[in-house]
Amino acid sequence: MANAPELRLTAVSRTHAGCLRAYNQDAVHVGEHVIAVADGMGGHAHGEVASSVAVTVLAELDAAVAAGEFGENGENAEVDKSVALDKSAAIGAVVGEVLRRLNELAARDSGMTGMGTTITALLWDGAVLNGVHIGDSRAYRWRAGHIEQLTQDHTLVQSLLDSGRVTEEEAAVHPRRNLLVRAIQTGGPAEGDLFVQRPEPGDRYLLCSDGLTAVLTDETIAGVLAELADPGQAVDRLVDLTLRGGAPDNVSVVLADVAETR
Ligand SMILES: [Mn+2]
Repeated sequence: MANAPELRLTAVSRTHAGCLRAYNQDAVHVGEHVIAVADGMGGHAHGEVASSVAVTVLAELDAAVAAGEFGENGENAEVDKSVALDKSAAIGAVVGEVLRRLNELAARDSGMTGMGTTITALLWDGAVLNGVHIGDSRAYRWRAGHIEQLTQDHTLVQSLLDSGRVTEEEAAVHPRRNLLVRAIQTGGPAEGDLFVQRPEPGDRYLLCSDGLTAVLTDETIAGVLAELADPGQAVDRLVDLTLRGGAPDNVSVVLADVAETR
């Protein structure tokens, strides 16, 4: 353990309504321990409600971690192991809590029935990133010039691709390519994928809504991350390139850089 470098995570974000949408139904959270994107859906302003509920729950988790409510190595700081919660369970539990709150809102106002949100989030504890993902937002890791998508899109076209029923080219223009097969939506089940990353100095973690990846290829994204070391400049360039590409959807980017502490 003595040899493990102490790492810090520095994150920035940018979100934009895009060129065609009147509202921005995406939401982002950039905190000390938690970073996230949420892409809301639902008629009128309800997508904004759903994604803001998501980032509220994530901000509460961020504050709980900062307050020391979670111990090291998956053990709660409290002595009582019966209430022990590790950080992976804690970030995973966000999905159920967001669903519970959306259902509560819809029970009070039927106009909110059907609203929903994606979540792609990372919880940083100083050594490990615990991730949760549901929907078609994405997490990427850029390491030493190579970009890797860490999440699977929960979309109809991704399942058609996985089963070999469409090609990449067909998927890109599929009429129902925006259809989600999993999201946090009122009345439905919601189960997130959990993933874990052990970062190395120099790693860049990118979270984004589908408004980015609908316009920019992985290669373009990787090129920007390679070219612009300043994280603020990198997120600005990513959003600007998306806007130049027409930005039919809301676009959100969170970029977290991993470095050794000095
Ligand atoms: Mn979107």
